[in-house]
Amino acid sequence: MSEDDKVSKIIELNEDLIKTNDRIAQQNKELFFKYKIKSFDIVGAIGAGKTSLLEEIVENLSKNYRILVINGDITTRIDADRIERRGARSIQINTGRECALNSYHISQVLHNNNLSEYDLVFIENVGNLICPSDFILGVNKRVVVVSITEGEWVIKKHPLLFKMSDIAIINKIDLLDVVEVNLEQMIRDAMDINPNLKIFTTSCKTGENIPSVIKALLE
Ligand SMILES: Nc1nc2c(ncn2[C@@H]2O[C@H](COP(=O)(O)OP(=O)(O)OP(=O)(O)O)[C@@H](O)[C@H]2O)c(=O)[nH]1
Ligand SMILES: [Mg+2]
Repeated sequence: MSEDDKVSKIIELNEDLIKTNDRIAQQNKELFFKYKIKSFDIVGAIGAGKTSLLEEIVENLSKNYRILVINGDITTRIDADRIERRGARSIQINTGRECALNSYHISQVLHNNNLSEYDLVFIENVGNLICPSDFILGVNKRVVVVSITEGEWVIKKHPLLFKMSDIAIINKIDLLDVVEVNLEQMIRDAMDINPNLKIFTTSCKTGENIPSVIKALLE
């Protein structure tokens, strides 16, 4: 096989993988619909505050909603334990060498749990601003989380996830005085990439704007 043939074989395999992922995502979507579950895929950079945000959400909503959180990570169940301490059931998926959750991971959870026990399912994807963009999971809303400590250009440099999300969160605004970023510019960058995005600037430390995020999730 020539080098060109090998490259086109790899491209073909990737396309098959994405098609299969899309097909299983559609099945996940149908299951969420059948059980009247609102579902969310939380994507974003390593350490941007995905689990911290989920801790706040669970704390706020667990009195009125039955919540399942699926935490994706390369290894450990640190995030799942953090969520369970706030009062929601959490399932950790360790992806090993894979840098994103895929729809098959989620379908395994959906088929092995009693979905009539839940109103809301939150999926924390593996911390990564690139890999999750190819792998939709079949959820209602995708939420992308970045923080100001990743630098002013983080949004501009990773347009794809912002294009494919419904809500964008720029977190850690309590650190604005020490991390001198142009927040207005970050918001403009996100709007330029996807004018339909709902954009929130938040702090999981002070709780600033978290209630508005929760309202937007449930709309
Ligand atoms: N100052 C400040 N720190 C925050 C905020 N949100 C999260 N952190 C801190 O940032 C660190 C990472 O937060 P996590 O919530 O674990 O981030 P994550 O996106 O879940 O990280 P991974 O799952 O490892 O990708 C922790 O030390 C948090 O306490 C915030 O709004 N302000
Ligand atoms: Mg986390």
